Amino acid sequence: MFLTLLLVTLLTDCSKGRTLDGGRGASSFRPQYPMEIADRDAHNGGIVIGLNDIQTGGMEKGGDDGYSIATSESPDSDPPSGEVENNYIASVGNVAIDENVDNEEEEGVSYERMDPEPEENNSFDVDLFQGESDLVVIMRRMYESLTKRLNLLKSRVTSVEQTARDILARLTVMDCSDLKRSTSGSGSYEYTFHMDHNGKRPVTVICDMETDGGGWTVVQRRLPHSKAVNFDRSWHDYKVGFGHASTDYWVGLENLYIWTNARHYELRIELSDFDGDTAYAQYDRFYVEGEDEGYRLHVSGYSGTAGDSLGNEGKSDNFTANGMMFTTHDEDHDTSHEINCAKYWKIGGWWFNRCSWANLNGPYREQGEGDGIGINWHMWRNKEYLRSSTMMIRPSRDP
Ligand SMILES: [Ca+2]
Repeated sequence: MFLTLLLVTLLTDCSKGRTLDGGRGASSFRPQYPMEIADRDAHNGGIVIGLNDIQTGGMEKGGDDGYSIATSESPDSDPPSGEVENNYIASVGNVAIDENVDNEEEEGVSYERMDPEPEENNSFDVDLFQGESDLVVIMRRMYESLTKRLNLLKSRVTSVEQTARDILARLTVMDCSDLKRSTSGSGSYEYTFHMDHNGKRPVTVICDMETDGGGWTVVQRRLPHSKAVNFDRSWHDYKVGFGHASTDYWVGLENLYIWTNARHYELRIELSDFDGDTAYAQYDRFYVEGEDEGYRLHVSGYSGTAGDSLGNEGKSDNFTANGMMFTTHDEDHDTSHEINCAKYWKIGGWWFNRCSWANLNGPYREQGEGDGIGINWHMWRNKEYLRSSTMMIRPSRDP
C-alpha cells in the first residue's frame, strides 16, 4: 500500500516536470494581453514581434510581472500543449519590450518600423537629388581625368613612333644617298645623321641631290666670302667636326672613317674662283684609315676638270696628299722633319706631306688679300685663292 502511494506521488511529480516552463502547467501559462500589445504597437508605430523572431523556452516568469508576450494567434485560441506549446509561447527572456525604440537593438529581438516619418521621405529625396548632382560631378571629373590620360598616352605613342622612325632611319639611312631614294624633292637640304658615337655627336650635313645625279653627302664646305668659321683648329676638332651646315663646316675625320669603311665611296670636289669659273675633281675611290693610322688618305680613279691635286696623277712627290696621315697644328703627322706644315703656315688641318698641292681648309682670303696660303688647288689655279670649295662623298656606283 505504501509502495503504491509512493508510486502515485512520483508519477504526479514527473507529470508536473514534463513541461518546459519550469514546472507550471501549460494551461496555467496562457499568454496574457497578447492582442493588447499587438494592437497598441500597430497603432502607435511601435514594435511588432513575430513568432519567428522570438526565442522560445526562456520564460521563467509569468506575464504578470513585467514581461510582455505577443503572438499572432487569437487570444481565445488555446495554445497547443507540450513542446509545441513552447514554440507557440513566445519568450523574450529577461528583455523588457515596450514602445521605446531605444531598446530595439536588444539581443533576441527584431523589429521593423511600420510608419516612416514624412520628414524622412523628404530628406531622402533631397539626398537623392544631391547624390545625383554629386554623381554628375564625379563622372565629369572621371571623364576629364581619363581624357588627360588618353592625351598623355597619345603623346607617348607619338613619341615612341618618332623614336622608332629615328632608329629605323639610323639603321637604314647611312648617308644622303639613302635619302635620295626616299625623297621626291631635288636640290640641297640639311640632314642630321647619328653616327656610331654612342649616341653622341649627331652630325648635320648638306645633302646635295642635284650635282651629277645627286645623293652626295657634303663633308666639307667653304662658302664664297665666308669667314664665319675658323678652320685653324685642333686635332680634336678635326676629328669630331666643327662649323655649321648652314655656313661652313668640316664633317669630322671620325665620321669620314665610319662612312668610308662601311661602303665604297667616291669623292667629288667642286671649286670656284673669283673670276666666276668652276671646276671639279672626282675620285672613284676614297677612304681614310682610323685614328690609329692618323686618318690616312686613300684616293684613286681621278677624273674631272680641276686636276689631280690629291694624287698627282699617281706620281708621288713631296706634295702628294694620297697616302698621307692628317696633320693639325697640335698633331704633326706630315713628312717634314723641320716643321709642322699646319702650325708653320697656319693653314688648318690637311693630309700634308712636306706640305701639299692642295689645301681646302686654309684661311679664307679674298682675291688679292696678301700673298699667303689660303684655299688652294694648285693643279687648277696654282697659288691663287679660291672663292669656294665643297668636298662630298657618295657610295661608288662600281665598287
Ligand atoms: Ca713635321
